[in-house]
Formats: sequence, structure tokens, C-alpha cells
Amino acid sequence: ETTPPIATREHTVEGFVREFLRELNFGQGVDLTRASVNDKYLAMARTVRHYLMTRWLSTLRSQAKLQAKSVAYLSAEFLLGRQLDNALLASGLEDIVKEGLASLGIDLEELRQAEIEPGLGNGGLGRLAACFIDSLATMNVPSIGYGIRYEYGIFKQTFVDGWQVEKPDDWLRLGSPWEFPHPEAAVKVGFGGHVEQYQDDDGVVKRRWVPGWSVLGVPYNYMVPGYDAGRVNTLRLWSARATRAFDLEIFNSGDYAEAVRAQTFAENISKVLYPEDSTPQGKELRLQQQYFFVACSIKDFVDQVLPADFDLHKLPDRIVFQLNDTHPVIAVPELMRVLVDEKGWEWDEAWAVTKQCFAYTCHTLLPEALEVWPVELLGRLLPRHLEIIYRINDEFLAELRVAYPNDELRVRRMSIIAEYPVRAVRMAYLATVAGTKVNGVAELHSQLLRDKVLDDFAAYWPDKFTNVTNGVTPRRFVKLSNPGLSGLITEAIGDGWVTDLDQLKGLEPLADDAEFRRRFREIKYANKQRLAGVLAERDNIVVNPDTLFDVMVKRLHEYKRQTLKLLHIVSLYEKITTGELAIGDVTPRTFAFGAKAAPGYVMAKQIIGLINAVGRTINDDPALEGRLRVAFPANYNVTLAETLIPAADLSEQISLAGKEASGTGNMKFMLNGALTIGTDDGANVEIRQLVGDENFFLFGLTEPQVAEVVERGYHPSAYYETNLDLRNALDLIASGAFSGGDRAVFEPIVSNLLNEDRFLALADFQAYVDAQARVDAAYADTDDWTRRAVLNVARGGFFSSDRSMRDYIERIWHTYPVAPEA
Ligand code: DL6
Repeated sequence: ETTPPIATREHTVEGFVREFLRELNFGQGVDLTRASVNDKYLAMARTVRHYLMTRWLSTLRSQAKLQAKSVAYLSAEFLLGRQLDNALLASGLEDIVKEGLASLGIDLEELRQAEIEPGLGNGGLGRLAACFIDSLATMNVPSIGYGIRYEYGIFKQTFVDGWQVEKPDDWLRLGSPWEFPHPEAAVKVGFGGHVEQYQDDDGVVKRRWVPGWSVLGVPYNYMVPGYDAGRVNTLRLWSARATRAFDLEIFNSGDYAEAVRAQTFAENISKVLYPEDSTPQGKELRLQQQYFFVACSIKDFVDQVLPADFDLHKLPDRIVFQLNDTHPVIAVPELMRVLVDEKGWEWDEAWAVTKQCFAYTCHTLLPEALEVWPVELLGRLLPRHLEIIYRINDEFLAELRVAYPNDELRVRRMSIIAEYPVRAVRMAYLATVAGTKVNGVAELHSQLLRDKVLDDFAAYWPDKFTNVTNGVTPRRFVKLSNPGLSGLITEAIGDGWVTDLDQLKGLEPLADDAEFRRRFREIKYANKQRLAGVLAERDNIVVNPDTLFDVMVKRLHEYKRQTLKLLHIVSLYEKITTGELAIGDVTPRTFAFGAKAAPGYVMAKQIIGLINAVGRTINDDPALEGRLRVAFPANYNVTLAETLIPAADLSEQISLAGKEASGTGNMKFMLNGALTIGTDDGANVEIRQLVGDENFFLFGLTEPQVAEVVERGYHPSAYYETNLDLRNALDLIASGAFSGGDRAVFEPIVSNLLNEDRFLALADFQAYVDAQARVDAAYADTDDWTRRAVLNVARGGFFSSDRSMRDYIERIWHTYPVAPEA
């Protein structure tokens, strides 16, 4: 039997130019003289895509042939960032493309800027998913990402008078050259309706779901190219469409308007990404989204990816569904429904297989972030799934009653169904019961999961719980975003680090090499200049590269404590204006913020207003002689991160201990040579262990101390009363100094800090200010600061997402790499 060949492309400048012009002329339908930047960008992107196609097709072919075990990464979010650079890197085409375009008088950089990033995620959780699929492809591991193709991604943040105003993220408006729609492979997903009883052919009474309405899920495939490797994996995002039956019936009844409404109703499901990070709102549409994408994905895998004659009893040998937080957990009852109702299996048989197919990652410690769905809502939208969840729970509780015969309280505590304040399904519990493994995302986080959040479950199943510390892809966050540093590293230790980040250890001796440090410093300075250029052009913000770049970029959330940093800035300002601190003694600093607030999170939006107000006052005050500046570019996203992070000197990771599950920004900063000021929280703990106490500015209460303070009864006003600097800073905000004399504007923030301060910012204020003083002292010795920065890079190799993937593969998934055929 001969295998038909797969087309290849010629890796030469001439070959590229030919392909590019063909795309421009025949694909875009324009000639070069009339082509817009977008035409050229789309044609180039499609051309680059073609170069990856051979590898993609051979990956798919070898997968079909070898039938190796795959990972299906189920995630409601994939925060991909721009695709072009990554595709150029993976295809090794950058030089050819640059030269080819230049020969036509086109600047690659201009086309790069034309790409609108797909912002299909809120923050860390979605970006982690994107890093993981990059690593899996690079490591040649068969895998598929499943998610939602939101028509509108995370909102575009603008500032109006310093206040956040959200604009829709219409990222598809100019076309998306990276996706491959497959309407012919659409799958149907039901909702609502009722469950009916019937007798099968053997007279056995069974139950089945009769949905009230349904939608189509249309898959859009994206390439996930591995770096310098053979494999190009697939990310499959689902888009909702009205079913034809739905349309036709109503059209035929002559009600055109109703037909269009129905269509809009169906398509709403994948319309917009919910912009809440860490605090889900429990909205019906969100549950629809969750069920929609997992039902599509399971159907896709079972009916389309697996061969038609596949024996589903062997499913755990072929797939592991990784649940990225609780968002996809409804996949558990869905697989049960497919096996029991559609395939006619016995319950026990189905459960035995189902519970081998899932593993669950928890990404939070905040109680309000643990999703629960009221049974009223779940039962209305997915009545059969609710029945299945009840039965899973009944059997689980029966098992517990045997294990704990005299401990009914414990049994109730562990019930998947919460009874209060309303009857609701605890999705994290369902995931824990069904999963082969449950992992947290940093050592401390996993420990707290075991000890606090899921303690009863950890006592019952100690072996189920494990830790996988997060990681980030060095391809995007060092190689692409920091070409200067990448070049220097490669010159020093070769280029193996890009796929084996532990090799960065080889840089360690160079921390003591004065010439290396000089070049390292030069690169940091050039990165600051690059950032200054971007901020000037993008946001009309002026920053001075000769200052310490002190950066805090992450979602705006009280637990992350942007207010603590603000209190430090305000306190400095207050001391300068009152003459307590001479301006000449102040370390020149640029305080950079990047943060979006969930649109409904009132306090977070207030804090954004305050950051901008403080920034305006400081930036306009001539008394500061430009030594302090606040830069808060709007709409922080992956693209901006790629310029901001390489320019940072100081990374702010100052969440209240025990609240940040891991953080991944902290890792990106470390790998780009920033020093961290941080609490003992999330992955900071591991960063500090690796880089050493002397190269990390630790401050603040530890998690057990926080627990103790809270237990004793926390009174933030006591700190206000006894700490003069803190009082002065808070009083200055309260006085209206940053709001044109209007004391009411920021009163809610001040009053919240004084009376509640749920995340103990006031308790940690003095320790933070003291740590910042240590930063100033350390920064004054420029050369020694550089030495420490080099050590941060050299000791950061552990935080590669390749290492995270290895941990998942070895301890959770039990899969293995498979190189595609040449
Ligand atoms: O694991 C990725 C990322 C962590 O680094 C952050 O610390 C954590 O806050 C974030 N979690 C969420 C919570 N969503 N839910 N649930 O975004 O995950």
C-alpha cells in the first residue's frame, strides 16, 4: 500500500516570495501595488501557515496510524497572544520572510503590528493553557486543546478620566488567518427538555434525555507548532451555530423574525468570554458555554478522532481529559451519559471507565472562586446530567458511610451537593471524586488544597493529591520577547536552553564575569528603551530608561494588593512633599502598572481610578523633577507583556500569603532578569528557594501568620493608629489630594482599608516599605544588582512549562512523546 505524498514548500527566499504573491493575488484578490497592510499581513500569515502544513498533516497521519495515548486539555480559556511570531519561530522562516518581504519593499515589522491578538482568556489560567500546549507540541506529545472560539475575547480596556471603560474585543473583524473552520464536522449539542423512562429491546427500563433545544458546534482548528520539532498539534475551538432543524421549522412557519432570533440565541453561546477572573458569577450562559464546549469535545473525540471500531472500554488507554479548573467539569456526567444512555452500558461499567479518564487541576484558593451551580439551574439546563450527578454522589456517600461509619458530619461535608445557601453542585468536589489525580499549581498551593480547601478528600484519598508547579514557555517569553538576552545566552551556553531550560544553570559562573554583566546590563537598558518607545507610541506615556523599572502587571484584584503598592507610592510622595525626604535622595523609579478589572467588580475599578489619579498628580508635579513616574498603559495584554517584562528591574508579587495559587508572571520576570519583591505566596516560595534569599526581597506575613491574625480578629485601624507613615498616606488619599479636593471619590477605598481590609494590606505595609528600602539600597550598587539579575535567569530553568508538562506526563497522564513520521 502506498501512502500519498504530502505537499511541501521550498524553504528559500524566492520560494517564499512566490508563495506570498500567490496568496496576495489569488487569496486576497489584490495586487501588491494596491494591497493594504492587512492584505499583506493576511497573505503573509497564510503563506507562513502553509509552511507548517506539511508537519501538521504528517502529525495527524502518524497519530491516526499509531493510535498513541493523547492528552485532551479541556479549557474554557486559551490566551494565545499573537500567532505570527510563534509560527515564524517554529517554522524557522523568520530570516527568509524578512528578506523576501524586503525584496518587495515590505517591512515585516509593520505587518507584525497588524496582527490583533486573540484574547481568549482572562489572565494566568488561560495563558497557562497556551504555554502548556506549546510545550506539548515542542515535546512531541500527542495532544489536543479543546476550548471555545469566543467571537469577543477579553474586553479592550480604555481609560476615560482615569476610569476603566470597557470596549468589545472584536478580534475577528479583519479576518483570522490562523484558523481552519470545519463546518462539515459540526456536532449537535442539546440543552433543556426533560428525562424520560423507556424500555429497551430487552424490556429493561432505562432513562434518556429528550433535549428541548439544541445548537451546533462548529470546530475551528488552530495549529500548535512545536519549536524545532516535528510535531504540529491541534487546538480545536468550538463556535456555536443554530441547528438547521431549528431554523427550518421556524422559517417554514413563516416567522422570519423568530427564526433570526433563534439563531442569535444559539450563537450567543460562543459570543463572549466572561471577563471574571477568580470570581465566577454563576450565570446561566456560562454554564451553557461550559457544557457546549465539553459536549462538543467529547463527541468529537469519541466519534471522530477515535476509529469507528474502537472499543470504548479501552478509552483510558487512548485519552486523558485534563480539566483546567472546574469550568469543564460537566464533562464527567457528560461522558457517563454518553456511555450509559447512548452506548447502552451498565452504570458500574461506565463509571469504572469514566473515573480513569479525567484529572483535575485546581487554580485557586479563594472560596468565592470555587464554582457551584444551583441544582435548579443545572436541572433546568441539563436535567439528565443532574440525575447522573445525584447518582454519583449517592454512591460516593454510601462508600464514605462505610469508611466513616460514625461520622455523618464528615460525610455531609464531603457531599458533592451543598445544601446551603441553596442546593447546589460543588464542581470542585465532583472533579475530585471523578479524577484520577487532583493537583494544585505550586507547592504551597497544593499543600493548602490538601490541608484546607479539600482536606477531607485528601484524608480519604491521600494518593490522589499531587502538585505540579506551573511554568511558562521560554519560546514566547524569552526567545521571542527578549531577543537581546536570548542572543547573549546562546552565545554563552549554546541554544539548547530553548528546549531544555535547565541549561540556563550554565550562566551561573558568568554572574561573576564583569564583561558579561556589562552586556547583560546593556541589553536590559535597550529593553527599557524599546518599552519607552512602545509606551510613547501606544499610550502617549513618557518614561525614562535611566530609572528603576518597578513593574506590577496582573489582573486587578484585592487579594493581589495593587493598593499596597499604591500606598508605598503615596507614602513616598507624601514624604517628599512634606520635606521629610529630599528629592535628591529618592531612587528614580518608574512604577508601571498593567491591570484589567472585571467590569462588575466595583472596588477593583475604584482602585484603577486611584492608580491613575495618583499617577496624574505625581507625573505632573514639578517638585519631583521627574524622579518618580507612574505609567499605567491601558489594555495590558500578552503583546504588551512581551515588551514590558523584558524591561523590568523589579517584579512586584505582593499578594497576601495563601491567596495567589501560583502566579506565572513572577516566572516570566525572573527569566528576563528582574529581581522579585514578594510575599511567601504561590510560586514565589519556589522562586526564592531557587534564587536564594539574598537575591529576593521577601516581606510580609506568612500564610500561618495570616491565619493566626485572622483568627485573633484583624483590626486594620490599629495599624493606621500606630503607623504614622501609613496614616499620612491614607489621610492624603482621603483628603482629596488626588481627586481635585473631592474627598468622596476615593472614600470607599480608604474606608474599606480602614474597616475591613480583607487582604491585610495595612498589616503588611511597614514590612513592604522596609523591603522597598532594601531594593533601593541594592539598586544603588548597579553592578551587584546585575549580578543578582543574572543569577535570577540562571536559576529560573525550573519554571519552564516543558518541566510542568514532564511532571504531568510522568505523574498524572502516563503518556509519552511520539515523533511524527518524517
Ligand atoms: O494556574 C494559573 C493561574 C495561577 O498562576 C494564578 O495564581 C491563579 O490566580 C489563576 N487562577 C485563576 C482562577 N480561576 N479560577 N478559578 O485564574 O491560575
